[in-house]
Amino acid sequence: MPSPFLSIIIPAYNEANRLPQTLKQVFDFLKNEDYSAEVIVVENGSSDNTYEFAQSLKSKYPNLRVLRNNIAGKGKAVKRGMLEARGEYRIFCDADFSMPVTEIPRFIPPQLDSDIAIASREVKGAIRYDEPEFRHFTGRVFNLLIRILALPKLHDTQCGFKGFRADIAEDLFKHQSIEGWAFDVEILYIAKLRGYKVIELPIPWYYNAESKISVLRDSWHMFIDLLKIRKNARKGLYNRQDAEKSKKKN
Ligand SMILES: Nc1nc2c(ncn2[C@@H]2O[C@H](COP(=O)(O)OP(=O)(O)O)[C@@H](O)[C@H]2O)c(=O)[nH]1
Ligand SMILES: [Mg+2]
Repeated sequence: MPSPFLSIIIPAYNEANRLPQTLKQVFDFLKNEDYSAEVIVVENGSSDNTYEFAQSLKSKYPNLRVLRNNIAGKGKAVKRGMLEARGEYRIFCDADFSMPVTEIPRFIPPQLDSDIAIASREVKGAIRYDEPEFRHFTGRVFNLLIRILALPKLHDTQCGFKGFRADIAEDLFKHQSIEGWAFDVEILYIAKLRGYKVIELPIPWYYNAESKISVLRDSWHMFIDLLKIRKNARKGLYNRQDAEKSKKKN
């Protein structure tokens, strides 16, 4: 099968409820686009029947692929999807599609004007609908930490929609080690080390009350992971593997 132009990667954890509507929206949208696309659902660690259910939709949607891992973690799922994708451009998207599908063309050529495009709820032009103040506040505190420790220039690293050209996706995700929620920071940190251009695209964003994040438990893990990213960088773990290999040979 020739490579599709676009791969849409959807990490899915206990998403049997939200997935049918999401996949319908995505495939209805793609039907009217003039490029080829594949959609990859990556399930891991669910206690519901997300995987079986997604599998059963393959007959309805021939361009749907479904992957499964045993151990949970959004980072782990996105990494697998990104590295197994075949598209020339690869976008990962949350299963609740809190951003309208009609925003997708902004993440790919001809509209894309960057190496990497990330959806942002914080730059001028973005609109947040229905988000409780507390959730927004915790997100802002975490962003402050991210800016101090890793990415001073980015205002929203945690929105669940990010697009990459294939070669850049492979370079970045191959070096990813964080398996939980902070993986976005790691990917963008490696991108910064490489000098890739990242653009924050303002989006309309609809808060969805059903969330897999537990603010108390996950904030702590994310903080530990932020420190891990800095440690990994110091140890040279993000250096290009090919460059490292050739250094060793000489
Ligand atoms: N495969 C997989 N996906 C996950 C895991 N944890 C979260 N996700 C997915 O990550 C996305 C974001 O989750 P969501 O609950 O919408 O987070 P929120 O919008 O930040 O509250 C959804 O598509 C989830 O199904 C996980 O352990 N494995
Ligand atoms: Mg969500």
